[in-house]
Amino acid sequence: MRVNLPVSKISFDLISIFPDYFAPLKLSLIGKAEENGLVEIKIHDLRDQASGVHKSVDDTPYGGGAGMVMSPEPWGKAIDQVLESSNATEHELIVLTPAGEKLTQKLAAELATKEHLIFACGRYEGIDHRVTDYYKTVPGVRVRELSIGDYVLGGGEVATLVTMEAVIRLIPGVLGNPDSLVEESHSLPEEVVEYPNYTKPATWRGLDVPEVLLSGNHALIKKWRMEQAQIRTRNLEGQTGE
Ligand code: JEK
Repeated sequence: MRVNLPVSKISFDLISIFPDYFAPLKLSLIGKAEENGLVEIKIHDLRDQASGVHKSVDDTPYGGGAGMVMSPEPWGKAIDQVLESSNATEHELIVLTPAGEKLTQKLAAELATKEHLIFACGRYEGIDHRVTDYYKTVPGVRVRELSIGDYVLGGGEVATLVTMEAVIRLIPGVLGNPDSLVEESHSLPEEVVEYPNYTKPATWRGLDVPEVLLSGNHALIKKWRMEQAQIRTRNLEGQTGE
C-alpha cells in the first residue's frame, strides 16, 4: 500500500458551452488520477455567464463573413471567476484554436510541470480575439494558443481531451508502471518511434512472434527493436514528405 506521494496536485479548469463533452475524464487513467488526488478537474458551463433571456454567447463577426464569433463578455466573466477562485500563483490559459502552436510531446511535458491549467474551449468560428489579448496583459497569467493538428475540428473540447491525456499521463504517480516513461525519455521528445509489440500466444492465426524475442538474449532484442524502430521512422518520413 502506497499513500501520500509527495506530489502537488495540478488543477484543471475547463470552460465550454458543452460541459458534457468532458464525461470521459471520469474514466481510465485520468479518472484514476483524480481519484488518487493527483489532479483536480473542474468543468464550467460558459452559458452560466451569459446574460439576456436567450443566454446567447455568440454574435455576428465585425467586418462580415460566414459564421458566428464567441462574445468576449461571457469569456471574461468565466475566466475571471476561475482566476479568483484559484489558490495558484501562476496560471496557464490554454486557448484551443486551429491556428495555434502545435501540441508536441515536449509541450505536454512542460505543461505537466505547471500548477494551474485553464482550457478555453470555443465553438463556432472561435473567440473574440480581445480575450487572448486581454489575458496576455494580466500578471501571473500565461496565454497559449494551441492546436492539436492540421485539420479542422468543430470546437476546442476534443482538443482539450487530447491535450489533457498527453499531459496527465506525464504527471509523477499517474502511470502504475513508470518504466514506459523512462523509455520514452530516452528518445527525443518529438521523435516518437516504436518497435512492434507482441504478447502470448507465440503463434496466432499462423503468424509467429519473431524468434529473437523468445531468445532471452537481451542485447540482441534491444538491437532488433532499434532496427525495427528505424524502419518505421523511414516509413513515417515517406508520409510526412520530410
Ligand atoms: C477550437 C471553434 C471551429 C472551425 C475557421 C479555420 C482555416 C478558417 C474555428 N487542431 C484543431 N483543429 N481545429 C481546432 C479547433 C477548432 C475550433 C475551435 C479549436 C473553436 N472551432 C472552427 C473553422 C474555423 N477556419 C481553418 C479556415 C475556425 C483545433 C484545436 N485545438
